[in-house]
Amino acid sequence: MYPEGLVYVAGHRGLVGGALVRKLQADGYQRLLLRERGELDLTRQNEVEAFFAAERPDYVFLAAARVGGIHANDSYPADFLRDNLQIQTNVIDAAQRHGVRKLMFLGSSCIYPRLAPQPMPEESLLTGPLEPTNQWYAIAKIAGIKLCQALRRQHGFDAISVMPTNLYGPGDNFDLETSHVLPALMRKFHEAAQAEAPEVVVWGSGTPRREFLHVDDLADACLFLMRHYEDEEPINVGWGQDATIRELAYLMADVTGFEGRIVFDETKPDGTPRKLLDTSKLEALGWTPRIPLRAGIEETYRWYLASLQGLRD
Ligand code: GFB
Repeated sequence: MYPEGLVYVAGHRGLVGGALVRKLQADGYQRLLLRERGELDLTRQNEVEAFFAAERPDYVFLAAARVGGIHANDSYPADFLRDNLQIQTNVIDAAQRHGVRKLMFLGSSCIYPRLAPQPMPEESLLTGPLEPTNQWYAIAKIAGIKLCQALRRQHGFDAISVMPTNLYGPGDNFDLETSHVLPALMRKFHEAAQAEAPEVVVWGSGTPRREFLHVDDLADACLFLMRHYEDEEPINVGWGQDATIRELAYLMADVTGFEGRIVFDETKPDGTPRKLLDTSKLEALGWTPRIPLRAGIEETYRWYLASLQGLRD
């Protein structure tokens, strides 16, 4: 297996890639291949080709992607579709042709139909229409899954696809325009608590349900699956329970010490009504997550406060 090989983590500056690097290093992996965006632009086929030809990694975690929350997905459909198609096609194709022994492609739970049965099994892929706000991203990710499947069938390439639920943790994006809900609410409630503001505005009705997984749990699952999973079907990684956005908002108010009012702005989109993954396939292999939501949010909040302190120093 891969302890002895050269491991390339694509997207190591992101939430998922950063957690993968921490986990690989904690597990004693010495031979990590990492490239900054300025050194290697994964949307450029010639650069990716030259990189794989020169470095010849043995194992690849493909965590590089253009990602964002509901507003970013809805506002920049062309960027989400084109950039993700380019990045994943360049990397997966070059990996197969340059002798990579195994590749993991990371997708997202938004690949499943908007009204898929809950919890959503892997088999619900392509059984119904997608959520309109993130269909561009979802179509790109579905194409990535299909490319992995096709290369396995046509060339015997060991490419697996992992579908995480909504993620959070240290290293997340806290920009209010482009972030996901959890870091957005952490920042909003923190700033309101500090300013003793009377209210915090939360987008949408508060009724959508989302499942949140700490990114360190995801990284642990990814290393487990790199060792133990070898199939063309995608495999889900989730926490197993979901919460409403309203519940998340009250939890965040509690963690940050905000005591004012919480207001729901129903002019903002709700997106998918519910997204809970069926993780029975992963559980049957013997992996379960460990970090409960409140503990994970508290830890991420400590990281966020430290990063703000770092900016001030
Ligand atoms: O996390 P989020 O942006 O994306 O939003 P999705 C989840 C829910 O939280 C939506 C609500 O119902 C939002 O309206 N929400 C409330 C907020 N307040 C806020 C806020 O301040 N910021 C944000 N961002 N949301 C994304 C997809 O969907 O999930 C991606 O667009 C990807 O493609 C990702 O699949 C995991 O969960 O709706």
